[in-house]
Amino acid sequence: MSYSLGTLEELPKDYVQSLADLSLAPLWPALRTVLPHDFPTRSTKPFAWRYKQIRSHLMRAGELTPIEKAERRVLVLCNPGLGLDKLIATPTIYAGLQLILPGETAEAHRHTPSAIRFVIEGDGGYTIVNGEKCPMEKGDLILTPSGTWHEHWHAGKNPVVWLDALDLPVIYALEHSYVIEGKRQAANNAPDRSQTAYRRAGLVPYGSLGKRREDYPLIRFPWREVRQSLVDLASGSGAKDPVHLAYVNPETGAECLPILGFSAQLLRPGEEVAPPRRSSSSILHVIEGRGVSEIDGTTIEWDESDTVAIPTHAQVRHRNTGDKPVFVFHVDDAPLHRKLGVYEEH
Ligand code: 1HN
Repeated sequence: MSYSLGTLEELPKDYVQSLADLSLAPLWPALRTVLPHDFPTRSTKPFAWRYKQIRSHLMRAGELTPIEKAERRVLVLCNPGLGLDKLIATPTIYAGLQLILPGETAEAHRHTPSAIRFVIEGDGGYTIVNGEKCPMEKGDLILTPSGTWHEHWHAGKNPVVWLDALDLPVIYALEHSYVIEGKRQAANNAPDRSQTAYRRAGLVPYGSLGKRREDYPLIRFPWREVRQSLVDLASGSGAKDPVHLAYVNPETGAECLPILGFSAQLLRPGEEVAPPRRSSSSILHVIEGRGVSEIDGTTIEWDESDTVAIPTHAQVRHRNTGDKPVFVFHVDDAPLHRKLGVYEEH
């Protein structure tokens, strides 16, 4: 049975005021706003941030604002449906493009939100995470989980740019977002653990068996190896099988961070994929190639290094319009939805 609910206007003004004076509000006039029938209200817009348009502005930030004045030199991808002041790409995903110039350092800190870097361009950058030195090459994924010390360095010759994604909107909503500044970390020059302890899928250090699992054993996922895995998966599967790999914790097999999930997908030339509607929101970042997405009826063309916002429950199609494979990187909040027991596909 569906009633038409009472409005604020129907109530005596002095009554509404007397409630407000006691910091009270009637639920019924607002109930359909917070709990609409059958389908959630979404303010997030399908939207593409185009690297070709952004890059010069990012370089200008490099001229205008020295790193010491920025702490992190970032242009934030603000979803136009959610406003510039919120600093969010989707309800749960903060995303930004960060620039570091040759010789610069972004000093060590640790914070409650978890972050990742996904490298867009430049050589010679590296991030140190709890003492582990992680080289940054195009397409590399580097995790800086909640509470881990991290700092960025640049020993190369050209600007280094990467995509940052954080669960900041969630941690901020919890009123739990803060940072602690620290001293520079002593990084050893050993290869990162993607090259040693976790060199190959299916192999983990023997001593890790039967122990309390280390939270974040693998911090860097080199693109060279992820890309090859996608190419090999494509060649070993049927022409219609999805070529989509999730980044996981090699010791638990679970998503590598608690709130945000990461995956990489290959679209063959001409291929179109139509995933189910998912309750999670996401961003898609184009590593190689070009194509087009239909998101809730909005057509969005994309090219290398562009980033696209996808609202919750969106009807989505992605198509490779070029003659080479497309490689995309996805960030979504499905791990959070699953933990909360609210994840839906339909
Ligand atoms: C942060 O710590 C970094 O460490 C980048 O590079 C972007 C945005 C909001 C809060 C913390 C970084 C960030 C951030």
